[in-house]
Amino acid sequence: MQLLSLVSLLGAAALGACQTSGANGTAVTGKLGDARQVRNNPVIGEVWVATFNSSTVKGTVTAIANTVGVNYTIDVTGLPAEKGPYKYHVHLKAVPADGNCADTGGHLDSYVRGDSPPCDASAPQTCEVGDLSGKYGTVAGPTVLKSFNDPYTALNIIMLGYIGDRGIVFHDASSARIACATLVKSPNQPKPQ
Ligand SMILES: *[C@@H]1O[C@H](CO)[C@@H](O)[C@H](O)[C@H]1NC(C)=O
Ligand SMILES: *[C@@H]1O[C@H](CO)[C@@H](O)[C@H](O)[C@H]1NC(C)=O
Ligand SMILES: *[C@@H]1O[C@H](CO)[C@@H](O)[C@H](O)[C@H]1NC(C)=O
Ligand SMILES: [Cu+2]
Repeated sequence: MQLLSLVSLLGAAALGACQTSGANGTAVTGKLGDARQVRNNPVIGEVWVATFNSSTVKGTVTAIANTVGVNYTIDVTGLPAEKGPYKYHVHLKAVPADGNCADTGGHLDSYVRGDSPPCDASAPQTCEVGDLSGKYGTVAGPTVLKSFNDPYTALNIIMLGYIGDRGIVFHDASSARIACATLVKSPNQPKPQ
């Protein structure tokens, strides 16, 4: 009985902790709370690359393990200018051999937030972990060169926000999945210091 009330008390405290407000007070957060910053990537500077090589969209999204989270560089061409702005996300699954972006699953949503209401970029810890464009802005075609650090994604496989071997997907303004590629560990790693 006492144990039960302790459990429900803890549960209530956890629920309370889930209500986070962004600057405009509209942010919601996941059932597991706000995303935590990742500070335990095993190899700082480790490089993972998603290579886009469809008939239209070509280029790379590079992810480099940082002391806090992951540094991304989007370097792609061929996104039809008239179909933007483009969203881009980390999806749960790798792109299958047939290249079908529909089979990459939903967004990486480690803290179980869901994609509605939309991410409030002023409170990125409350967004779906994989919603990179929600946190760092959509991009316009045809050519994109954009870099940012995301503190909440991980290149440590034990962490909730792990991105290795998952798909990166670009969506056009209609939300259609127009290009996708899998993040794989690059054969070109920096030499150990
Ligand atoms: C990640 O980006 C930050 C900010 O540009 C930079 O200071 C840091 O050195 C980068 N980390 C790696 C491992 O490249
Ligand atoms: C891109 O696709 C073309 C045609 O399928 C192929 O010949 C080429 O090797 C691919 N390039 C890369 C970098 O995967
Ligand atoms: C919060 O405010 C920002 C900036 O004014 C806006 O871009 C964003 O859409 C708002 N978030 C929500 C969930 O309405
Ligand atoms: Cu997506």
